[in-house]
Amino acid sequence: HSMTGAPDDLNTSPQKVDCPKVSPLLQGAKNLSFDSSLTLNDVVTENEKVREGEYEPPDCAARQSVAILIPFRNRERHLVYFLHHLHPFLQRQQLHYAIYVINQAGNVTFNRAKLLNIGYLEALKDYNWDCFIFHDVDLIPENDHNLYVCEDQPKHFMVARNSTRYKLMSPSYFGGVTALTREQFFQVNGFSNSYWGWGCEDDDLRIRVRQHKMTIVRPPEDVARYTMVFHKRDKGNEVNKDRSTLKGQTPKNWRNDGLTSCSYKTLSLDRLPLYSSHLKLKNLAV
Ligand code: UDH
Repeated sequence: HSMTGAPDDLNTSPQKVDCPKVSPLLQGAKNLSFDSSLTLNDVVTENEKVREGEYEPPDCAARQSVAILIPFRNRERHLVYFLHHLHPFLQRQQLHYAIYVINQAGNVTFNRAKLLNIGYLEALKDYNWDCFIFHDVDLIPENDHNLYVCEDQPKHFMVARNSTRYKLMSPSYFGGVTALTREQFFQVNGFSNSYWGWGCEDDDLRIRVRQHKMTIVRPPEDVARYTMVFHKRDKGNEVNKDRSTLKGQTPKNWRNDGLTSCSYKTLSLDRLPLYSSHLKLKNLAV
């Protein structure tokens, strides 16, 4: 499976058997703790088996290969907590996975959806991932029975979170943490690139999904529980006042606004121990 590597030598490494349907390593519900003295170096030390953000189970063949994509700017503390919790969580699920942090360069208004499109396009240069998980950096899953794999329909993971008293706020909500297969995301032409600032880029993806006659599936409420690390609204991610207008145009625009029109420039690509980081310049016209 290695992204970088040479093929296994068939004479010396026998084929691994499939990992079991239910991983024996799962631990169930956890009370999460967030230690403000934890450093990124501490988390590197905790995760010596992770190489450049990538891991695969040593003893069995993972059932899916999953790319975790994080839209990012100026949330270093959240990222430390995320990596500290997510690496062991994903390893207990016996997944082959890699974490990608897609970092928006400069001070122009944040564009979460476009960063996620870029993450998809960039991650596919490494490996032909089966499944893409679009993940806010401040949301930490509490229960490892919430399996980070794709289904035959697009999936919404963040059903219940502490900040909304562990209730789904709206049946149409499709934000926070979602997953589409490589093929599903390709079919809907990814996210729109046009949502600058906060709001409705996740609704836009839901409209695309519905337009393609796909339905959204969710894990049970008692499993799909998240702790949101508290934060205030970020500078540079103000509410987008055009968001409702844009959403109204999705049924006619999706074909021309998405993966097929995602222009960007990679300023750097760092292979760090716990993630690959792509730093992007994003103020290019769509
Ligand atoms: N993000 C960044 N940097 C930013 C903005 C957003 O990394 O400057 C990423 C990050 O992964 C974040 C995600 O984009 O988790 C979504 O952005 P968000 O957390 O701002 O969105 P959310 O809807 O919060 O969670 C909106 C503001 C909440 C204000 C609450 C005041 N009561």
